[in-house]
Amino acid sequence: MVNIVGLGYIGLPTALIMACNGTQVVGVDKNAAIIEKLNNGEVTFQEEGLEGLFEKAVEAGITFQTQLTKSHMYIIAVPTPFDKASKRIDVSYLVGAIREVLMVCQEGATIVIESTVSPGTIDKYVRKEVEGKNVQIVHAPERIIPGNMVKELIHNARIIGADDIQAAQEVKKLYESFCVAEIVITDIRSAEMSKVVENTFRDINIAFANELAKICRAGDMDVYEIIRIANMHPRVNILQPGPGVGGHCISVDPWFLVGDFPQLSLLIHEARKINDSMPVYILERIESIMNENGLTDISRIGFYGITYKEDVDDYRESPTLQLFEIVKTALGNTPKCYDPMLNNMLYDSQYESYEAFLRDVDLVVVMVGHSHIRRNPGSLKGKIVLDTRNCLVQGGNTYFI
Ligand code: SAJ
Repeated sequence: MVNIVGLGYIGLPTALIMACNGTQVVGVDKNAAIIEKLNNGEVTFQEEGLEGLFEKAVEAGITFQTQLTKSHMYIIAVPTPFDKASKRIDVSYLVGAIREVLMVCQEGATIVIESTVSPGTIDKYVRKEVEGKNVQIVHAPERIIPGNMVKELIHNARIIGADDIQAAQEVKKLYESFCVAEIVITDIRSAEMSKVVENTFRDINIAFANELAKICRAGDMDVYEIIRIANMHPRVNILQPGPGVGGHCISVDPWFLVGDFPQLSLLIHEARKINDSMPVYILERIESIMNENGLTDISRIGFYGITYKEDVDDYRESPTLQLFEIVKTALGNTPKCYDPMLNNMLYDSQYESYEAFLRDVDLVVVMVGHSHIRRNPGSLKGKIVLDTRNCLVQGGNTYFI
């Protein structure tokens, strides 16, 4: 039997897929509202294939509760945020979860940490918690991408970092019950570092695309055409520019390296700065488009998309939130906005109705390329549009970054 500790974006799909593949699973979360919702038969966030998986897992006997049970195997998937001032990892949720596990676990239990951690975190903060206790620590960092989580759980290769080969093999066997890709066994620090490196690589690649967007704008070139052509080279694969990098992973993990190795992470730090500069760049683009079109009323600008990327309902660290912070500081209020993926209202200036939103604005800034807008570009007819995601057809009154 396995306890999954933390039923957020990673813990929940992991718990469900294990339950669907022959493991007896207890899903645990301190948040009673999450447990209540799951016990009422509802998933807690939108994700392709999650509902189907949930139904099967319930049939297979998964249970959800706020308390841990005595077990031989625990998987921890709690948040590991970074401290914005020091840029270092905040391990309070992780250490809290480990302490709770130690209070109930069986002798010889294995504790798998799936949460992303900066290299050295387990040595520095976890080992002293488990010292003298008969437990094994394993690090198996999650690698699934929101929007394609269920497929990636099955098809992405996994990393298992452990001190003890037997514990590593035991965890490997568990993951093999649902994962068809290669499962690599390594040491704990290599597992920590490789996960952070993967997300840092992506952040740097996006920063390169964003820098190219700025260069192409200044040099009057089409960045999308240039990236498309460059990517035809067999060894070039540039990502897409956009209004910034959000989410809880790519915009956070590189800071772990900057925080711990400030003198050695110059490229990584610069990439972070470039990606963080994009919301300001978008504001400059809006200003120039307004000038070009003789628009003066800033209350007639509307932002489409609040989440951190397309077709998810997660808005943590999203470029729209970053941009709204800047506007709020400058003007004292937030601009008009709409997001088809969000049922909850984050801002007074947020619309529930797309039609009402469109009626009240002249310039629409598309911050997220949700399927909703891709399927219905005609709804923007008659508007001036800044498409920061290149998700609409070029032409007419549509501008790009
Ligand atoms: N973005 C761009 N241009 C691109 C791709 C992404 O601007 O070409 C932006 C997105 O719009 C978003 C941000 O970057 O704001 C991050 O989105 P993402 O889709 O690149 O990644 P995440 O944060 O959803 O998931 C990443 C994945 N990591 C890698 O692909 C290396 C995922 O596999 C990890 O499991 C996840 O981080 C995590 O939890 O660490």
